Amino acid sequence: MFRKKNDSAATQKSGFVKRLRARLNRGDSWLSYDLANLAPGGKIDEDVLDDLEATLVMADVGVDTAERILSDLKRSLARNELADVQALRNGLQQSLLSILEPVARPLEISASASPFVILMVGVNGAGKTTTIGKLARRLLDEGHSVMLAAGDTFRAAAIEQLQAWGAQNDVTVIAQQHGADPAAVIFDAYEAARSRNVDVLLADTAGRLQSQSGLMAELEKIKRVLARQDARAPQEVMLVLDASQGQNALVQAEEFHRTIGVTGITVTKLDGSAKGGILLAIADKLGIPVRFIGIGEKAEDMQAFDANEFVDALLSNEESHGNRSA
Ligand SMILES: Nc1nc2c(ncn2[C@@H]2O[C@H](COP(=O)(O)OP(=O)(O)OP(=O)(O)O)[C@@H](O)[C@H]2O)c(=O)[nH]1
Ligand SMILES: [Mg+2]
Repeated sequence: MFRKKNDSAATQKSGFVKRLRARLNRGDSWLSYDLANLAPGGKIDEDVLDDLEATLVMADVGVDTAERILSDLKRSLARNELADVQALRNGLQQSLLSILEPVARPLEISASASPFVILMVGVNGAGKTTTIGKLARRLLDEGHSVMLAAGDTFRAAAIEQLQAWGAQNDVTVIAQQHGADPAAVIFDAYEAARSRNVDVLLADTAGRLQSQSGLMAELEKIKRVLARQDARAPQEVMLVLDASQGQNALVQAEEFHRTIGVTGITVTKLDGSAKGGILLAIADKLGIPVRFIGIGEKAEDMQAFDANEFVDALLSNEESHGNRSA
């Protein structure tokens, strides 16, 4: 109770890093396993690098980004810098970091906006509503006041799901009836947040496929309605991507970005079977800031994206070999 806030934040963070390592690809550090096994004799040659490239492609990194990583490594090989697996590991680590570091840009809530509006978008089931709940908890812990807008008026039970997160965090949820115009709900919520001097408004929206042009136009309308209130709003259009969808998540990101302009990405469900390579593809191809990663359903299972931590988890030696025998 008397613990300083920073201490508890640090404790929470180290717990998260442990969970990330244990949960990413179900605790199976495919990359370090494969590195050790691709070069059984310890010698690194072109064949080893080709196998590594195939491994990266299979881990959702995608062909182009895998090629980029491999061209870095092939240059090192040509300079005789890849004497052994450890050197390869270091080279790979540098290459992954050079791709991820530029997008590891945290979400900053500017105090001048009131409210700062975060519009949550993505395909069905990606984790939008859950991410709102987690984000609300986090923003409250950081001292911001928060309000939620139930902009998913389409799916039965979506409003109740958001209200449950609101009740859990003691945060007001502005909602209308099922079937109401989402732009009108979010507009009302904006007005309420402004009149009550709320710092951050988190607006939920219904899941939609990037190919459903009518529904994409609905998101544009929400943006227009907000911009009429404040030309800077929404300050963040946050796309939520489910890591287990692999390269399909990249296609979603490209389309959402093209039609409505995405300013930040949250990648969820890195605790499942996803290998996590999709983050490299997103970073390399789109360069959109990755704000948060999710590794579970609970409020504490989300943290700001940290490139070093993530690469460490991908390359970690711990807990990696035991469960690989099956
Ligand atoms: N394992 C795991 N499950 C998650 C994570 N994030 C969300 N979920 C689960 O994914 C399911 C869908 O999450 P929602 O937040 O309802 O997704 P949504 O994008 O709002 O879905 P729609 O509103 O139907 O489009 C829920 O069962 C969540 O608990 C995560 O990081 N890890
Ligand atoms: Mg939802």
